[in-house]
Amino acid sequence: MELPVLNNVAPDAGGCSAGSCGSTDDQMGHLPEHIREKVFNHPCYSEEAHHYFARMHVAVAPACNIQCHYCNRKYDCANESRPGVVSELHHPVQAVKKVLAVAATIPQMTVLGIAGPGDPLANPERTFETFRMLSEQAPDIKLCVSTNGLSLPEHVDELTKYNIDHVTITINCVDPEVGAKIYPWIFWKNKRIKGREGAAILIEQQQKGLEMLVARGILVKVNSVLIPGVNDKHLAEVSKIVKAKGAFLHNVMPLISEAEHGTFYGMTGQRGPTNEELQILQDECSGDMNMMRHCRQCRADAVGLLGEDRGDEFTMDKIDAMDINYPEAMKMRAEVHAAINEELESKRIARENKVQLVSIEGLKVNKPETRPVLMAIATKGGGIINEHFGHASEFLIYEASSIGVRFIGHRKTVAYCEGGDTCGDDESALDKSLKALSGCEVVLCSKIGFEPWGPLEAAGIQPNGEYAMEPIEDAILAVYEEMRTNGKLDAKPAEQQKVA
Ligand code: CLF
Ligand code: SF4
Repeated sequence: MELPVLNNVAPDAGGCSAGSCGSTDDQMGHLPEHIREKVFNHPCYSEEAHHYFARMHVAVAPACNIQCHYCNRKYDCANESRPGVVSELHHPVQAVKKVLAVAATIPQMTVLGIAGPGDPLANPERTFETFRMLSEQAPDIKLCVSTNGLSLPEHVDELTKYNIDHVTITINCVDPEVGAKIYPWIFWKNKRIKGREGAAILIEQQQKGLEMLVARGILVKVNSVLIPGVNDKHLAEVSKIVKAKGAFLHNVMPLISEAEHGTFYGMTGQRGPTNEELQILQDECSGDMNMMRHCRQCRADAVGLLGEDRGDEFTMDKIDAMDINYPEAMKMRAEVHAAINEELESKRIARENKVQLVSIEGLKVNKPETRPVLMAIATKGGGIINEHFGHASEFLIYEASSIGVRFIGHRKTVAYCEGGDTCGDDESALDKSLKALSGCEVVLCSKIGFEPWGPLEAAGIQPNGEYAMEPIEDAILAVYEEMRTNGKLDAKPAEQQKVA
């Protein structure tokens, strides 16, 4: 089958008209136009975009040139992925075919990333062949790559050839002493270099690569894996340094170290951080730069909205059997993008009007400062409360306070309706959800059954289905205001169970 060239639909679709990008993060709200253009429909670089736009990864890069203590080579690269799953490896031609099929089927897919299963730049031929073909055949799709940084400097010029505007470097440390506890070895100039010496080379290459990318106007996201007792006290320093060098976004991800993954950390009992530890560190770093808090640690072959995995629909045999009318599909892509852009634009205008109103009202009414409240949201995307409590496999966590609403992160659970009595580890799905909701005082969902209602209330978490299909932030503000008028913000929240 001859594959068509995808039209460049983004500009036709209205593009990023003045500020529809950004996120709930104020720092993202004041971006220059050329940067907004790069991030407004990138689900990882814009928190708001991740409710609407999807990404996909193609697993074309099997080899790696370093060893991380949180990685088992049987699984995908844990620098940008979740260990525990193995990707179906593709050759570049197959990968491009898959991208075009997904673009035609999921019009919201705007970004193609290469993130493994090894390191993309340790497989330069396969990685760049894929990017080259896609930049010719699908110019409307943003291209994105994630790397450990060891061979980044030598590939920066090649990256610029294919209009790659987004590069992620995983930087876990800037001190070789810390690095030696994370990286047992690197493979450098045909030699295996161990310990502190290897870590020092890796750090130098990462920093050099970061500077070279920034100098070429490429947006750099820095990923850091938070490893308690190893780099937890060090990451604020990392954040400061990469920000000073011009990184756009910092994504601190929790270490995943299940013993069954067979990683060094998993086998030696190194624990990952709690939700609270992660949030504290993200807040500490956010003084210095934009923080990404909505990362889902995707698979190296993930497809769909963040947090969603539609990869099973796009195996090569299924793609071969698809009968796609590409011109029609591209028309639909343009229409869907235009509709999303229109919605984002009207949201932006509403936000601006609200800010103006608040600043005018603020002169007259000085509301007392009230304590912050964490609220959990069940959503399927689109920025609205549209998921049944029992179907939610994750909750988005927001903090409401007298100064507004801010996104904190997401917490995974097991869908209550699908979890049965136990989840295979003697813990019921409801127990898992209660644990995921630890610290929250309200859970907003489109609907909730009778059964979980009592246990949630008993745990100090108020279920609320009254804001079904309402925009998330408006609903949170309304609930917070109700709590304020009912005097609930005067009292301390009920004692809750701790997150394991
Ligand atoms: Fe993929 Fe990474 Fe590009 Fe995004 S993922 S290569 S920047 S398109 Fe996004 Fe997934 Fe987190 Fe990565 S949620 S793991 S940050
Ligand atoms: Fe594993 Fe990725 Fe680290 Fe390589 S860079 S060892 S694939 S986690």
